[in-house]
Order: sequence, then C-alpha cells, then structure tokens
Amino acid sequence: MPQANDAVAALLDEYADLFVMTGGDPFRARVYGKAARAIAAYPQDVSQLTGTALLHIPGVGKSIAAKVGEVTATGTFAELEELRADIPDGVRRLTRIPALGPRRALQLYRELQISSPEQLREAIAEGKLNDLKGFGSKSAEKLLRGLELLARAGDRVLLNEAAETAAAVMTVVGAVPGCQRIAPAGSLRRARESIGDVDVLAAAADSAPLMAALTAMPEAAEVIASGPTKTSIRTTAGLQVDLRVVSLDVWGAALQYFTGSQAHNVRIRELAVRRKLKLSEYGLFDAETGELIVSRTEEEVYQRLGMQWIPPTLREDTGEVTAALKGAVPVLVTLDDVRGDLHSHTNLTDGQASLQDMVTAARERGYEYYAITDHAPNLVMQRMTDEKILAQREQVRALGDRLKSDGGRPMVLLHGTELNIAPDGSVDWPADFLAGFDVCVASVHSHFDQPRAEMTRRFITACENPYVHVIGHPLTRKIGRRPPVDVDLPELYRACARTGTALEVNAHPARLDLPSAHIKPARDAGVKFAIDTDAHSLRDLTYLQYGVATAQRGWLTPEDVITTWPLERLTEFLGRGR
Ligand code: DGT
Ligand code: CA
Ligand code: CA
Ligand code: ZN
Repeated sequence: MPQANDAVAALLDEYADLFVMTGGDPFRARVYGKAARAIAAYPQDVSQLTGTALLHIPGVGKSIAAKVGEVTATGTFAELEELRADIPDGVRRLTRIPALGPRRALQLYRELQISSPEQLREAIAEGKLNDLKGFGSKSAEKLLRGLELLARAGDRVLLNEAAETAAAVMTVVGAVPGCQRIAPAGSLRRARESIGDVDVLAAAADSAPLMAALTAMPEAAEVIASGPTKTSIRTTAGLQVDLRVVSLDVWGAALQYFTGSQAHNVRIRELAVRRKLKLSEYGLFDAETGELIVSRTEEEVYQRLGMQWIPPTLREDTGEVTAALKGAVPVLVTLDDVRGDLHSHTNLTDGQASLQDMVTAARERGYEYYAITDHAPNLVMQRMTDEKILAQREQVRALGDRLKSDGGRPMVLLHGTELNIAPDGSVDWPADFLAGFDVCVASVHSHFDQPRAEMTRRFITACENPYVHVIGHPLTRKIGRRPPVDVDLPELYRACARTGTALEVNAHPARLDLPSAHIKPARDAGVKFAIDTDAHSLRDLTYLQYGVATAQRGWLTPEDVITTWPLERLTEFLGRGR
C-alpha cells in the first residue's frame, strides 16, 4: 500500500489527538481518526489523486480532502502546525501511555508542567499526582505499568513497518546492476513481534554502487555510518536500516550469521568448537588448518555442523538446535498451507470495506473458505442489532450462492460473528440465536483489568459455551501499547483442549496474539489454533503472513492449525458438541 497514505493518516491521527487535547469536540476528532484509517486502507496513492477523487474515500469530505492536498504539497497542514505550536511533542507522547487519554495528558501538562514520559515517572515517584483531581492512587499504579510497557517498546517498530521498509530498500538496492542477491536478515527474517533495526544482506563483487543507492533513497534522512561492508541509514520515519554487502561465495555463512538470533548463534558456534571447527560470517573453517569448509549456502553450513537446516523463525535458542541435531525439526505451517480465515469485519461494523469487496479480495487470495464475523451487539459503539446481522446473513448466503455459479474460483462463505466475552464469561446472544451462525469467535473487549482468578473463570466459561469455536486475540494485548490480560494460561489451555475451542493466532502486526512465546506450551497442552487476520480492511488481509510467522515461532505444524484443514474437517470441528 502507498507510503503517502500512511504519512497522511499519521498526520490526521496526530491532529485528532491534539484537537481533543486542546478541548476540541471529541466527536469531530473521531471524524479525523476515521478518515485516517480509511486513507491508510485505501488502495490508491492519495498523493496522486485529484480533489474530487479524494472525496470517494469513505469519511473524507471537502475539509479533509483539502488537508490531504496540503500534505501532498507541503508535507503538513496549517491547522496541525498551529496545534503543534501549542503543545510540546512530549505531551503527545504521553498519550501513547496506555491508561492515559489525551485530556488527562493535557491536564498533566497544564497543572504539573509534565511534558514527557520521563517527567511523568519522576512526578509519580515524588507523589505529585496524589492531589491531582481525577488521579487516584490506583491510577498512579496503572500509569507506571503503562510507562514500563512504553519503555520496553522503546523505539522498536511493528513487523509490517519493518517489512515495508525492507521491501523498499530491497527494490532499490536489488535493482542496482551487479547486485547478485538480496534478502532480509536479523529479527525481521526471524519475524520477531517488534523490530529494533532492519538488517538487509546483499551479495555483489563491488559494494559501492549498492551502498550509494541506499544513501540516495529519498527515505534516507540521515547516513549513520558508511563503509564498504556495512552502511547504516536512518529513514524519515526514524527507523535504522543496516545494509551489509558480501561476496557471493560467503552468502550462506553471512546470512546465517546476520539472521541471528545472537543466542542461537552462540549455541551453534559452541557446537562448531566442539567439532574442531570455527564458524564466522565468512564461513565454516577447520579450526586447526584454517581451511574453508563451506560458506555458500545456509543449508551446507548447518549440514556440515551435523544438523538439519533450521527455519529462521525458530532461531531463538529455545530447543531448536537440539531438535535439529536429532533430525526432529517440525515441518512448520506455511502461508501456502492456509485454506481460509475465520475472523473478518465489514463496514456493517467497524470495517473499512464492504462485504462484496472483502469477499472478492479473500477469493483473490485463493481461500477455500472465508468467514465474515462482524461485532456482536454488546460492543455498543458498533451498533449491531439482531435485524442487521440476520440481514447480513441473507446477503452472505446470496453472495455465497453466486460464488458457486459464476465460474470463478470456488470459495465457501461462512457467516459468523465476533462475540464479546462479558466479565462473567457470558456472550451476547442465547444458544438458539448462536446456533444460526456457522462460526463464532469470542473475544475480550472490556474489563481488561479483572484479577487473575475472575479472568480465568471468564475465559473458561466462554470455552464451555458450545457455540464458541475460537477465542479471538486471547491476551488482548497491543504490542507496546496495551499489556496482556492476567489469566492463568495453563488453565486456559486445559479448558480449550477439553472443550475443543481453538485459540486464535491473530495476524494483525499490532496484536500477534496469542503471542508466539505462549503458543508452544498451548500446543503441548493439546490446543488447536486458528490463524486469522481479524481484517478490518483489504490491506489487513495481506497481514496473514505475520500470523503464519508467529505460528511458526510457536513451532506449529499444519495439523495444529484448523484454518489449514479442508472444509469438511473444519466443519466437523465447528460442529462439535452440538
Ligand atoms: P533487533 O534489531 O533488536 O530487532 O534484533 P536483531 O536480532 O536484528 O539484532 P541486530 O540488528 O543487532 O543484529 C542482527 C543479527 O546479526 C543478530 O541477530 C546476530 C548478528 N550479530 C550482529 N552483531 C553481532 C555480535 O556482535 N555478536 C553476535 N554473536 N552476533 C551478532
Ligand atoms: Ca536488526
Ligand atoms: Ca542491525
Ligand atoms: Zn476483537
């Protein structure tokens, strides 16, 4: 998707935040937020569109279209700059702290002159918030937790942002004559849930033109270091990119080395030493004679060390080396194995695209089945009603019939919903109404702070509901923004395994939930998984790959993932207990 759209969306979001902070009408601010999401999801580059064409984007009226035009021409817009002049940048950073809204952030600035997360931490330590109206003792505790989360996220970015940056670099550098090979390395290749810097490895006899192409990119705001083997830039978005160029005959050794993780590399270097070998980014050598043994491919390097090749998503020193030595590396689930998606939204609730458009896009992805699961009524702001969801079911059935007979690729449409798990574990509708859905995802969307015992009870009750098939984004965390809920995980896994309820691996790069670290223990407890996009736009459908990578990091095979199963087997799973 066009980068210009992301830039415009970010500025509109910032404007919406600043607007509320300065006492603006929150309803009007929501209009900007909504337009920002629509622009981010829009398939065409907004910087190339005329004023009238902009008006076709949902939620974009004349005033917002004018602002988009201003951004295209100048990089910003006047009203935003006015607000920026009023409020220090740090105050807006405060609003990123979970549990602190824009208004309370402004209150902290006006009343205590707090204008950064660091100052907030000090003020809490000094007890300055104790007498502040609207800030109880519990809110100091919550804010500290939020501050910690923010600090841990640091300057790391989400997987999709890193992947998009790497793709841009690889397109430009890969097109330079003499570039023989180019690939992502580092945490991006391993698909960690957040990325510190982007590592790209290229092969060429002469590195200079490749390095020059990188530093000449319009996205390169700053050259941090430049040399013949490694050049680092910082992008206009603040992300560091390290480009390393090696000679083609050491490609495999270099790719292995720069993919990491460091812990994985330490482990296999020890192994090499025990075999009287020496492993470096230049190859695997005989430790005594210094003679090169292998270096061209990763496969050769691992093989010569006496083990199977290890998929990058497993290289975290969590048992993969032992498995590879025994020839027991699992055949991990891949994007190609996925046959469908059980969690998606349309503009009947908070999705950006119509039912027809979502279905067309899903079909283009080659799915065998696809479920529409708009929000259920208890998420009040989505204004769902029984009538609306039943009317949607009719549309889904009619559209499903058309898909069967129009000669295109066959895809079975499922009608479902995303239920809300209430604090007591109940969901939006009674059994007889739930029975009408093909699939029900159930998720926690409120009361995130319940104590562990209650939260655990809540999940177990939802699992025991025979109409709940999948627990959506189970820990409800948002990476770097919202902490996971506190639940007894082994108890949850047992309940899922016992009741045949799948846990979702939500593919959205801001969620990646169930987080990969928890997936393997859940699998070992007998849980099955649904890799779902939870798509709210056409673009979100492309994020499936991050869910697959997360599942791989959790050691999952196709057998563990119900969305890789043929429809018949899936239907049997969905029909359980009825
Ligand atoms: P990040 O950037 O924090 O998301 O994580 P990584 O894993 O991409 O770390 P990074 O960028 O510092 O280094 C990329 C890979 O290169 C790393 O996974 C292993 C390898 N590497 C880089 N420097 C060293 C080093 O000094 N020692 C070792 N053992 N490995 C290194
Ligand atoms: Ca890195
Ligand atoms: Ca790096
Ligand atoms: Zn949800």
